[in-house]
Amino acid sequence: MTAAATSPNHGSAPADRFDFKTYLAQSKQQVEAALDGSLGPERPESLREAMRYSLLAGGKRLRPILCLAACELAGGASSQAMPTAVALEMIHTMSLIHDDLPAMDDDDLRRGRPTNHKIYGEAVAILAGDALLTRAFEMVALRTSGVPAERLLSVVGELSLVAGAPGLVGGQVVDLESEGKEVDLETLEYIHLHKTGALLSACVITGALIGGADEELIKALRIYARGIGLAFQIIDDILDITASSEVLGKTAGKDLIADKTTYPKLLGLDESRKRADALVSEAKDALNPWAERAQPLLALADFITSRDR
Ligand code: GRG
Repeated sequence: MTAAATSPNHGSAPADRFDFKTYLAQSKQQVEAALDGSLGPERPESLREAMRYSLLAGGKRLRPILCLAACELAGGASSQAMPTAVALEMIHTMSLIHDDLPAMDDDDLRRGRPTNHKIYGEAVAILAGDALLTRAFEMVALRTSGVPAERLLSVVGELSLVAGAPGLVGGQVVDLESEGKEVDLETLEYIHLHKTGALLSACVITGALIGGADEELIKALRIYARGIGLAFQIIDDILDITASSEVLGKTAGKDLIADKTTYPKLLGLDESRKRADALVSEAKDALNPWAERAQPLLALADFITSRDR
């Protein structure tokens, strides 16, 4: 079977025939299978169990799906990007494990289950996160086939930037330092672009790099990613107020209890939603020149604002 034939509802389908629901379900299924097969014989068994517990706990799998969709838009096959897609979900999952620790957000519910440290203890939760982070780089460097080495090197570079101080870690530190302080819109945007936006951006950029995107497409995808990244976090802030813990699978209402600065707190619910819609619209506009092939990424952008969890 060719790579295109194995791709769910391949991205070159005409706009009026693109079935996003099926695309999402099939992509998720492929990602789940790849995640399931991604953890080798880690020893000791207790570490492997803690890694699997969080990695296979469900979740929307938005990040790997964005990566696969961007690879296809750039002309690659999703199978070439799958190890990187798995790596992105590993980095995301380790950031959730660490974010939930008592020293950080101190949460006991994630993806509808007790958080990692509630089951395995803090030390093993920290180490399971560390092992997932390092395994992510192994996935790209050692478990990818059919992708030129220089493209993989660019992917490793992109991932190292977004995971570290210039990305998630930096955003998390500014977030922690902002607790209990008045935060303006500029600082809030900085936190979100680093804590949440950077990884979402890496998803589309790494996928596109693997698919062989040219500079013009990479530039457009960076604009797209910035829009969906910020919109994603605004919707996250809104859902923290409007949705239940049951639906979210994580503790709802935490921002209000902690009196955290959020978009709804600064702008109100209506204005926040308008801002998220405008950002998604800008994101989609950036992909206009590729409209037909970009159907999955366009639909994923809409999904970000229409989601209920
Ligand atoms: C990456 C080295 C390294 C350290 C992590 C703890 C930390 C540093 C950063 C915090 C990052 C964080 C938890 C940001 C929040 C992102 C966010 C909105 C998560 C929710 O994403 P969803 O809704 O979750 O996609 P599911 O469960 O569906 O995957």
